[in-house]
Amino acid sequence: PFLTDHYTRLKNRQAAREEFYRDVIHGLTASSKSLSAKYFYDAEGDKLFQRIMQCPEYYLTGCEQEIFEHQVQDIATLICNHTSDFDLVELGPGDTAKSGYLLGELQARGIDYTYFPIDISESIIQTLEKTLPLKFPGMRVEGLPGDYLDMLKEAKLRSDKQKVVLFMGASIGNVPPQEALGFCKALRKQLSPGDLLLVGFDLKKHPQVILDAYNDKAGITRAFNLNLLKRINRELGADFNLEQFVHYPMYDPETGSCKSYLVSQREQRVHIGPHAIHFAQGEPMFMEISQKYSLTEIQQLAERSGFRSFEQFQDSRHWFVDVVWRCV
Ligand code: AVI
Repeated sequence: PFLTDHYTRLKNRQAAREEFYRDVIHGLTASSKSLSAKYFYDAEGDKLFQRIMQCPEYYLTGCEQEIFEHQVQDIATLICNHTSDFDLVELGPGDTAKSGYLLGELQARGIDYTYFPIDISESIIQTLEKTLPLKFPGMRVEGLPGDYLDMLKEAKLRSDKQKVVLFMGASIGNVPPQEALGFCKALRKQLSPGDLLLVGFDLKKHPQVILDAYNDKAGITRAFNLNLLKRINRELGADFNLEQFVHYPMYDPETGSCKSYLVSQREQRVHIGPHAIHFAQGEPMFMEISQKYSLTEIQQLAERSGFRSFEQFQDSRHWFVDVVWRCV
């Protein structure tokens, strides 16, 4: 079994590398170049994201932390009034710094629930399975490493209790609105009437506040973007010269889309396997979207994807909202 396991892991790693290669080549040979932000999070990217969350300009984490710290009792009461027998599922739990308030509060109320954290990163899941039972003795934790929707299906198979799903951190903003709608519809398909979904959204606000959050003075967000080029060099044997690309974030207050680009400083060629990718001077590579929403847009998203708004929790500055939706 050990060898089979080892072999499966190697094969998975190989398949993941091939997919990474295919996505990178696809993005860089298109007429408008782009890379997928989902590849930001290698070990170094994880560390840089942790540092971003501590940047004074990056308000998102602090806002959602404030919501959970100060309103966790209201959130727990809302859930418990709605259903007494449920499982808690979290998509992308990270270190549970924020959801931990809710885990603790539900436990303190004597609610008997299973916590299913779902993440693509096996190491995150392993860490949570080890640390959470120490922090919350007696808590049942069943980590599910893999794709959000596949693993949600798995959680449904493992237990037929109602589901309360958490999708926090404004990660829903990391896809364009149309894709967010598709994702919410797909989520809804995996859930049953009466299930709850708590989603974190970053709200539209003064454009400068938003732009600064993605352009911190210490240059961590810049390093976070450039780290993907480093990763492509290391894992796919490319020869990006990091000094030849500048980080350029922009925010459009009308559409609410905050986009990050890396812009080629000069005409150059970058080699990846048999490909020589040509960059003109000033040519942008689209890296990431962080969509900002208005409350009306969030409401529309709920309705269009088969949910009904149930309640919402905002921070004191009204910069961030955690909405609770009910499946109809
Ligand atoms: C994970 N996600 C919600 C972050 C965001 O704000 O879009 C990722 C990030 N990118 C740059 N800074 C933070």
